[in-house]
Amino acid sequence: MARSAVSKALFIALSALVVAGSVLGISAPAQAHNYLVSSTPTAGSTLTALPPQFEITSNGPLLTLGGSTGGFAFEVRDQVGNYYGDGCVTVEGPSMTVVVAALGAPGRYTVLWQVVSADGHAVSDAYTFTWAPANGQPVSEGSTAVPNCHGTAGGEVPKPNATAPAAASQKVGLSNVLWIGGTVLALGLAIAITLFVLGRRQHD
Ligand SMILES: [Cu+2]
Repeated sequence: MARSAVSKALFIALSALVVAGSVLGISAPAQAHNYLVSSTPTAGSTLTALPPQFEITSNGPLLTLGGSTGGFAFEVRDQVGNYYGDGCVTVEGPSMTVVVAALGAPGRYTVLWQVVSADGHAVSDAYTFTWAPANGQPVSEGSTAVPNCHGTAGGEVPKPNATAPAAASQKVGLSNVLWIGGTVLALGLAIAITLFVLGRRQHD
């Protein structure tokens, strides 16, 4: 093949790749979900006094469509499984806060939280802290019912378990496979179009 023919073929191949890519709607994998940046209390910490509010802060804006906090939840549970707080959350920018007026007996507590990412998908996780109250801290017996802010907030957060991370990584794996597969398909299509065009030109 002459040099100009080669460069022409290369140009056609690249053009075909761009066209095939846009036709098949190929784009990079979607933006990742919000993730935890900081919390009050922090994971693994020991509290001797109640903070004015508990807080979950993520890396980006959270989604409250029409001001709804229905997909949000913040649960504080003791070792027995009792809940503390009413589950009424305030969402502002990247943060969700909740006031917990009292905790129960000293010991390990679990925070289970769920927020709604900017793309509308819920993200949830859990962590523990230790409650070692100083004298005079308010005490509550907690509740056996899931706090849902009188029916206006999210209710029970899915418990993190062994299958959850696996499912998440499988999902990521599948979307990568689709993306790579789409790219390979586009490349194949580009080569096929190039060969077809070159073949026609040689027949002319
Ligand atoms: Cu999402």
